[in-house]
Amino acid sequence: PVVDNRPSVLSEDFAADPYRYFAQLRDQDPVHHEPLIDGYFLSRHEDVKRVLTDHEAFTTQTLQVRAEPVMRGPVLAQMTGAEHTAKRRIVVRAFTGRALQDQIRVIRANAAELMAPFLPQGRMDLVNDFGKPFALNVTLDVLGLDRRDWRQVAAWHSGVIEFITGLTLTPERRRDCVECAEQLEAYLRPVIEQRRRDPGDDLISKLCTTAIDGVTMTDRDVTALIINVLAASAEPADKTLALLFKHLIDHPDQLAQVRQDPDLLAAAIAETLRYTPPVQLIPRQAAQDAVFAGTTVPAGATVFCMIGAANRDPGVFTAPDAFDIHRPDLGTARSFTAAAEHLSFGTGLHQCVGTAFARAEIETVAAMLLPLLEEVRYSPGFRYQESGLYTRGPLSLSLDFT
Ligand code: 2IO
Repeated sequence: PVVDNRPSVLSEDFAADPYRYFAQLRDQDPVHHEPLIDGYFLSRHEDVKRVLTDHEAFTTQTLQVRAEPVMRGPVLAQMTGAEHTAKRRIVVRAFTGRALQDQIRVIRANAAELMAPFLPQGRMDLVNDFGKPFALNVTLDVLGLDRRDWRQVAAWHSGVIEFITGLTLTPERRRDCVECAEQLEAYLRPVIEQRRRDPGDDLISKLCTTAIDGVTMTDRDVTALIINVLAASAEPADKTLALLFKHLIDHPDQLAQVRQDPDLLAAAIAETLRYTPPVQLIPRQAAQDAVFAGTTVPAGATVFCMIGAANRDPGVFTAPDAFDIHRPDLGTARSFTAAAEHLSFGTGLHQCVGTAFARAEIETVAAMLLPLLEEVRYSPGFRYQESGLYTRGPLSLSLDFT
């Protein structure tokens, strides 16, 4: 009998440490098919880049079933043509210029408030004590929602995220997740109504009132975009922050250099994003048969771009498995733009619209934390664990400092 000993990306072994398997996937199984979910997992940089760049051959139609039920409407990534251009511009505008400057103030205020109680203790879990409430509170402030509701919103948010990122959910779980989203939608309905009547400076007001080329957002658009922003801003933020500190603690020489020269922080963040992208998978749907490395992906099939594997392709990054903020192929300046070599924000038409905000958020908070966390180290007995296949990050990061 022929034994198939290729590891399943849905196995416990893979989930424990996907990075161990990336080279094998790229070299021997670059179009890995997963029968249980009938998806094709692409791991080579060139294949992933091709899928994300050729948005006509590889559509976002799969989001209709993978996202729309919990987004409660179509998200930007599902749109194309003039509608997409105009609505994307509305969002870009809400995250640039004076709006972004206001958002940076919100980031500072939230970070300072959340840090304060932990400073005298000299110990903090960077994920659960700080990162998670920080990411959600910043997002609520930016949207102009009430931070006092953060625990309730967090519960709805985790249902939304579970639906989008769960690869093998039971129908019961899916129903629970959709119920979370329905409650979130009901919570947002009167807010949207009020912002249309009496707009302020917040993101929801801007989504409600901005017109570009005569195009405006419907209530359904605004609802979907609020839920999209909530998910996209909160889910990867605590992971990126914790991964940045983990890598710097694991590389004390580089940590010392970043402390010495704060200009290196942007490189440390860019390298963290390349080395351990918080979003590991991006789904697309093949519009017609497509051939990758001699294997045909049939029309209609779902393909998953494996961002973590693509970011460690030795054809693009030298010594890809090393964390090195000085790597010449990092291109820090390009790293948060469409010219980035790493694919952690995707690429092409639907590349992350929040890159500038993400960068400002992580840079601002890391620059505040570094001088406060002197001699930062893992707490005694701390055991590092990561989880997640779609989004992935530390379950906790217990730190001692002086
Ligand atoms: C629903 C993991 C939230 C996004 C999608 C269109 C969301 C889209 C992403 C990231 C992070 C998610 N996809 N941000 O991968 O807006």
